Amino acid sequence: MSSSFFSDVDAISFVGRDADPDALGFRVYEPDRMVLGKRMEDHLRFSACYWHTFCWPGDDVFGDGTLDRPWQASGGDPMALAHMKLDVAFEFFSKLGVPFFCFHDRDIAPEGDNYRESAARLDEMIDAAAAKMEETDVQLLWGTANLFGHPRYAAGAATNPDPYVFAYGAAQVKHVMEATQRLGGANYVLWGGREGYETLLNTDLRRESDQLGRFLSLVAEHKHKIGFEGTLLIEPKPHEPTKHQYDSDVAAIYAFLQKYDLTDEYRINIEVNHATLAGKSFQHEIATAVAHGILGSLDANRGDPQNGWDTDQFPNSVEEMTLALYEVLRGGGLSTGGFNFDARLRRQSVDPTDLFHAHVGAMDVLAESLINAAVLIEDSTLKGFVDDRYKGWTGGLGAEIAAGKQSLESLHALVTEGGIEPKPRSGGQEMLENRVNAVLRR
Ligand code: XLS
Ligand code: NI
Ligand code: NI
Repeated sequence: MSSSFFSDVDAISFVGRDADPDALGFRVYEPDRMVLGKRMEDHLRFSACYWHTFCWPGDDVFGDGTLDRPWQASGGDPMALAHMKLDVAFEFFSKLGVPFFCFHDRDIAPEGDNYRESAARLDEMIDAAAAKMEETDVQLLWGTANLFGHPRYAAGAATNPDPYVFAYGAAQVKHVMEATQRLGGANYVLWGGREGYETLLNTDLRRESDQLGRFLSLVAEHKHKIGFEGTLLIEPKPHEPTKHQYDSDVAAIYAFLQKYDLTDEYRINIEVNHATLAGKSFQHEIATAVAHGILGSLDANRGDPQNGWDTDQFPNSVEEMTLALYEVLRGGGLSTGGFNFDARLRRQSVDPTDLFHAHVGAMDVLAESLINAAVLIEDSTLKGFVDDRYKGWTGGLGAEIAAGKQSLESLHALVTEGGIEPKPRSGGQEMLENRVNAVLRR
């Protein structure tokens, strides 16, 4: 069966910057355009997500769903509805022209009455997804298990006080990682949605940390056992749904991976709105992951500066994304990762075409940001400034300190006997910001 839910929309094509403002098409994104010697599509590796796009009916805590989602009608046969949803999803992915998609097990197949039924339903839907992928050439960026939606996970999965809940989560991850492998997924993601606490009054924080360490070790062991070639990714978020989540930001995860000897097994999936919830910028989180050699993939979206929660809006700031892509390019680019739109429409965006406007606009923002970041890399003003700023560390005294060839005593002698009084130097911030703006307004 082939869907025509989006019958008003043809495959999206490149229309260029001067196209009619109403035309639905890419102004900037051209998959084959070369940027720094690589195709735009291969730099950005766009992915659409199953959950916000096909599983969210537009409800919020104050009101009902607003969106027309016939596959979510109540009372129907859940598997027939799941197949309808799959058809519509692949119609969307292929018309949009994204090379990848991402899913949670429960997005693609409804939970059954027990573990066996849920697993059988997932297997049926994975077979159907494999056929759709073959037909449309859309690939899987990552799969993941939903270990946060069902009430059994209210107190976490790996960090649950009940080891049988840990076991249930482990069983689910085993199955979904194998499904991801079957579909040729490039990565497998673990987002610790409820791996945290609501109150320390009922929480053994140290024990829960060890439980999570054990869980992630089991996942890595299984990956090697089955020969899954994708990358394992952890997605940080500081809170929401829980008050505190253990995987709060990139630096916290890096420390955690070191403690449990897992730095070679995991990389990070950084989401814009999670970084800002943690009080960090997306650029900072990417730079931190690059510095530790653990940049994996990116969930593209944005928050709202006036809201303190995960609004998951589509990215629309060329400035924010230019700075992010500058860090990605400096770090050598995304290897198995990509830009997944972990983003949701606003509740009033009720037309089927709104889904296209949202993704097309976001893809153009990232394409434009990629071009800008490449200009910043090529013109090397920023790099030149930074290299010059740290040149004292590439030889002489700096190199000796870095190599452990100096002590407090020897440095004390150097300063007192040499009469050393260093002079402050300009950090050049405004000048560098002007340089970035000149590129943005070219
Ligand atoms: C929720 C997360 C989630 C992960 C996958 O805030 O972003 O969507 O990306 O479980
Ligand atoms: Ni995400
Ligand atoms: Ni999120």
